[in-house]
Order: sequence, then C-alpha cells, then structure tokens
Amino acid sequence: MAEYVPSPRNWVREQVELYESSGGTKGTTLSDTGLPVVIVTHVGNKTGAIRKTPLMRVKDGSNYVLIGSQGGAPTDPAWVHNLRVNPNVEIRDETVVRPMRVREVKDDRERTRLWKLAVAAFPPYADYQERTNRRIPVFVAEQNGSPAS
Ligand code: F42
Repeated sequence: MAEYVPSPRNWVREQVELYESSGGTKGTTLSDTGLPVVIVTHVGNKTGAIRKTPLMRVKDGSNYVLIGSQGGAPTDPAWVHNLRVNPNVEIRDETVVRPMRVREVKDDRERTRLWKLAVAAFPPYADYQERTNRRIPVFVAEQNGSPAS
C-alpha cells in the first residue's frame, strides 16, 4: 500500500489530521466561515503517494462537485493533475467515507450548472474566478468507484 504524504501546508495538514482522527466529528468546517468541508483521498500522479485534500463540500444530489480554485491562484492545484490521471478517490463527508470516481467537467452547460451550485455553497469561488486568468477546473465525483488505495 502506498505511503500517505501529508500536505506541506500546516493549516491544511492540521485540518486533515483533526478531521480524520476524530472520525469526522471535528475540524469539518472551514474556519471563520463555518461552511462544511470534505476530505478527498487520492493518489499522486508522479509519486504514487496517498494525498489527502480538504475541499469545500458542494453537493449535486449524491454527487460531489470539486472546485480547483486554490484561492484564485494563477496555477491549478497539484491535486487537479492527480485526479486527471487517477480518478478513483475516496471522499470523507464527516463520518461517512465513500469510494468515488471523478471526472472533469468539460461540457459548458454542465459546468455552468455545477459552478452555480458551487458558488451557492461557497460564494468566494466567484471572487477566486475573477482573480485568475485560468478557468478554474471543476470535477464531479460519482458513486461506484473503487478505493483510492
Ligand atoms: N482548495 C481548493 O482548490 N478548493 C477548495 O474548495 C478548497 C477548500 C479548502 C477547505 C479547507 C482547507 O483546509 C483547504 C481547502 N483548500 C481548497 C486547499 C486545498 O486543500 C489544497 O491545499 C490546495 O488546493 C492546494 O492543493 P495542492 O495539491 O497544490 O497542495 C500543495 C500545497 C501540496 O500539497 N503539494 C504537495 C507537495 O508535496 O508539494 C503534493 C503535491 C502533489 O500532489 N504531487 C503530485 C504527486 O505525484 O504526488 C504531482 C502533482 C503534479 O504536479 O503533477
């Protein structure tokens, strides 16, 4: 089984640790906002390492919408590259952990619909898109995948 390599960012690593060590009962929101977060466990496309990335929880029925905003930074986050190559992930939503399969949303109409859901769930996403020239990647995670590890 591959090794888990924690995020080099302290606040991200600490949120993952609290979320997981509490079984999904603590550290489940983005500080200050109180809005819910999920933990996406996935596989590094170059290292093969297990990565754990907290993202805002955006739901579309039983699916999750994953937004590669990284605060409106000029480049896509590393996890986006991982998901493009290794689409089998595990999503922890508080106490529930499910294997899921992600796909990047390329269709404009589908992306527009999902982007609206994302901004409704977490309004700063709209500012993040304004702040960057890149088109922020959108993924949808659907059930019936296989485990990330
Ligand atoms: N980020 C978002 O983009 N969207 C969100 O909705 C979001 C919400 C959120 C909520 C709570 C929270 O604590 C953090 C939140 N973040 C959100 C931040 C998010 O968790 C990530 O930290 C951020 O998006 C940056 O992702 P990243 O994958 O670029 O992280 C970097 C800092 C990182 O961890 N890099 C590692 C490293 O060692 O440098 C891993 C790099 C990696 O995955 N390498 C791949 C490999 O093979 O292992 C290769 C990747 C490649 O470039 O091909």
